[in-house]
Amino acid sequence: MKTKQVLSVLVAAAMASAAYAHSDKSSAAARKFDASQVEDTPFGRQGDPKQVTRTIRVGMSDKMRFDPGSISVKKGETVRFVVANKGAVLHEMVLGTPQALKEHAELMKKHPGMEHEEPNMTHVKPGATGDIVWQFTKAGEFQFACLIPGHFDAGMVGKVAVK
Ligand SMILES: [Cu+2]
Repeated sequence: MKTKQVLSVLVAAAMASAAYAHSDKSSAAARKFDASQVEDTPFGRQGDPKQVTRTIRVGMSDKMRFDPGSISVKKGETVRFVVANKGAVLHEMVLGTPQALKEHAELMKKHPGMEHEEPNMTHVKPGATGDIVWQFTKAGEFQFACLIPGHFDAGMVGKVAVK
């Protein structure tokens, strides 16, 4: 193959993988759990899938609501959220402190195409299901929200009480 051909193949491959990364961000299960990479946050940390003691199903709809909109967990508990998008548009579930989520929502408004993928969030295409495995290591009142521009302001926010 000539150099130019090789380059175009590489570029095409890079573009394909970028598109893949963009469109298939829905599954936390696809992310590998690496204990050495886990970072503590004020609302807990990425959970080890092997330590999951409870599965909580959450539905997201185009009415800009989560169902249930309020969840209670025990401190120390590792939860798998299985998040189903029952709407016709992209939704996401992002765990955080009320303050951090509000700031993040503002940032998303300024940069609508902003791509991010962290253990505390899952982006779910219409009809698809995503998941988050999270260990709630600290007691307190936290939230989960959809930060897609417009959704947060429309009230797409739920509560997590950790006791
Ligand atoms: Cu949404």
